[in-house]
Amino acid sequence: PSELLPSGCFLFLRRLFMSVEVERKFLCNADTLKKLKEIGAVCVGQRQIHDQYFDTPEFHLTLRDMWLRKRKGCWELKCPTAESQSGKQGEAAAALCTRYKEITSLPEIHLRVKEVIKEDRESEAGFSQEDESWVSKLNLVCFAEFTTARRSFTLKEEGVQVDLDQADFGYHVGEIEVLVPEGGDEQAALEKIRKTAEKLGLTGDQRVKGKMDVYLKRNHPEHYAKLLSEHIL
Ligand code: V4E
Repeated sequence: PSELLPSGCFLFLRRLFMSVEVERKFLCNADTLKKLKEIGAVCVGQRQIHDQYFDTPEFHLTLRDMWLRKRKGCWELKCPTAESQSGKQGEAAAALCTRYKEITSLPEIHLRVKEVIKEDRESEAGFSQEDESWVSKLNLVCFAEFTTARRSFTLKEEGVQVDLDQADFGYHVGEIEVLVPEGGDEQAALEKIRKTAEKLGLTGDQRVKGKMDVYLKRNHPEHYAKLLSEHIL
């Protein structure tokens, strides 16, 4: 359908459904909330997030660092960006951050997942959020499911959000994140994250594990070992 749209319209739709999430995770401690208040962060909400992650039994997606999930009834796909795939991260502060494309358009998700799984059966046209037959046709199964209690904060620094996550399997992690629209300035996002980390007094020089890392290590050690050996986690 993209050929039928004027190119400006197509670009607008891509921006709407595809952005890059630049993020730095950090370990929370007893001082984190106090620090957030001191730097003027404002709590903008508290919610429960239920996530289900899907892959084939052979791990076609996660072995390519692609993370397909269902959250609040909507499908989302996180894929590495060209920069993260090239391994070029530049300076140390940037190396503490991850960058993933976030795709929320279901046709685009379906296309990308199909490309990877190299499904040769033609899938039926007209699938929707309600019709989930594409999931079983691609042999996708849920391999991780958990709920996170999340408190979100905004900062004066434009576009910066801090989330404090408590996963139901007992892992507590924070993240500083900036969403960059497709083609936007990722360097500026990295700089905002660096400044925020400095204000929060984050000193660690190692990447902090995400929830999935801890979840897989505990619940699916074989899958975890495979991802470690392929340097995905
Ligand atoms: C990208 C990714 C995974 C998908 C979940 O990503 P994550 O940022 O952990 O999700 P969440 O729920 O905390 O944040 P939200 O999407 O709501 O902003 S699972 C593993 N990865 C890869 C990965 C990695 N290799 N290293 C780090 C530090 N994080 C993620």
